[in-house]
Amino acid sequence: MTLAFAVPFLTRAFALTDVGNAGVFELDGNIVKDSSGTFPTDWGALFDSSGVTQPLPQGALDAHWVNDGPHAVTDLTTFTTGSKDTLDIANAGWQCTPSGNLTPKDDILHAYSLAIVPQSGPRMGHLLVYGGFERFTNNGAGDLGLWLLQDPAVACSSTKGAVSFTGAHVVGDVLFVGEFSTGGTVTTLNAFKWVGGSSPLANVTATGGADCRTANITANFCSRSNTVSISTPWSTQDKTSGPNTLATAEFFEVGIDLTGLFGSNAPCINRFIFDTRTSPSVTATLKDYAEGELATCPTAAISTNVSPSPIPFGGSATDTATVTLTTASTVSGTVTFNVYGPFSSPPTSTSCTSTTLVTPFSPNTVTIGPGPSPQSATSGTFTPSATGYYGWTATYNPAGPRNGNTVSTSCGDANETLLVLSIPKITAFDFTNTPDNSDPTLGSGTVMYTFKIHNYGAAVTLSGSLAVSGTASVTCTGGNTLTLSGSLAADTDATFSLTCTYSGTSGQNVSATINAMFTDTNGATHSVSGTPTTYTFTIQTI
Ligand SMILES: [Ca+2]
Ligand SMILES: [Ca+2]
Ligand SMILES: [Ca+2]
Repeated sequence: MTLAFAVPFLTRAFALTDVGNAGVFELDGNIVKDSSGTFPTDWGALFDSSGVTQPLPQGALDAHWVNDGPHAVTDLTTFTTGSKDTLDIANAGWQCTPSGNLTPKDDILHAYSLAIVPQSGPRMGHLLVYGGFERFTNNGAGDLGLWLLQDPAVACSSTKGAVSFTGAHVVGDVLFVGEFSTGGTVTTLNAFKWVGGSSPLANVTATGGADCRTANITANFCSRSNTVSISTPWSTQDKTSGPNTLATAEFFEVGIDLTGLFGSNAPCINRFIFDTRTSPSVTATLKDYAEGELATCPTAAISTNVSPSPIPFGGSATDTATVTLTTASTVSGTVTFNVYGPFSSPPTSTSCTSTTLVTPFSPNTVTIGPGPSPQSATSGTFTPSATGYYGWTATYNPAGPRNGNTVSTSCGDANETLLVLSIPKITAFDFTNTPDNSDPTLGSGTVMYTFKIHNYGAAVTLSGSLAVSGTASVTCTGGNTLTLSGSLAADTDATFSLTCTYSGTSGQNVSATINAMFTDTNGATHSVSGTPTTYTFTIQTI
């Protein structure tokens, strides 16, 4: 005989405590962090008692806390009655006005936001956004909207009369509209995206849930309100409770998996707006709002350094680009280096053109990252074929918007100039003193200076001088200054000499100094290297 057991198949084993059980946030209907360890976190761990954002846990991109109270103070951020979800923000579609008489159940006290990419768990790598707000009383269902906006310029505040919002909708802006009961159960929550046109709001049909306690584990959004009285870590005053206490259904929080809803092309959010309204409809009359920052995509900055510079002709250099992101995000993509030149003087902002682009080296594209910000990438090795100044530019091409935006250095930027020098060098400088070459102590004699310049690089034109002077009387053949001139071909020597007679008494001296310059084929003039460049002797008679 066989005994068969019927095993119940559980379609929903337990209430979700995070959207999709991501495990990074407590969607538990309260504000304090109840768990131990870093995750799951909660609002009370992200902000201090003044609302200042604390160091964010791993994977978190951004978090902000907004004060929109207290109730007794005139609220400068409430919607005019004409403002609608279905209107564009621009062209006076949305307007704000001050209100000292908000309906208590519609008055938002604080609002907060968090964007995070879990580093492990079932939603690993997904872009998750959380939002929460507090309201003044619970005498009536809570009807709310949450806009996730891409335009960072969206803002409005008025101390008197209707004022139009700055900023505008961008296709892909996301709207959530919902309602929670006086008992703290979220009864409806729907997602829309801004598509523009005559029917500007489109339903987002991907799976979602209203209350996380009853949402499916596959839900890409769910929310909670508080079913019991809860405390706040910051100063809050509702209508009926003691300080820093919220009565049932005065708190709402939501978790959203933007990657689950929109795939890897989730919009780059820059602002969040919680609002209260007359119903969970996109045509509802809008009441209070609280707006703040929430950056889900970082802004990239790039800095570069060409090294080494200057280099001798025949040498090589590389450029290193460092990409830094404004949030703790992953740098990933490529960096494209371009070299322009050669120029006779340091390049300026207008020097880098298609005709000065050095090919085939340019464009030189290398991989950067993936890795946590900042990351660096070094160009291929550039070996110039001519002397002169070269200007580099570098462009970061992110793999996706979550890796930052495309950003470039500008032509003529600091640390982006490479100088390639010919290297004429003083290789010999000496003098002979006659009659006694080894004893320059006679009161008079003849001195002959000789020196040699060798050109290790491309052809140059020499200039400058050898100048002889002194406190002793000194006269040189052809004058006391020997002017250097003439071209010096690659890998050749130029030899110069000057003969002088001198006479003087003890303590007087004779001095010779080389001041040699060269001009390269690009017209740039530099000093000839090499030492010594000066010889001085002192007369010591007995
Ligand atoms: Ca919570
Ligand atoms: Ca909690
Ligand atoms: Ca407000």
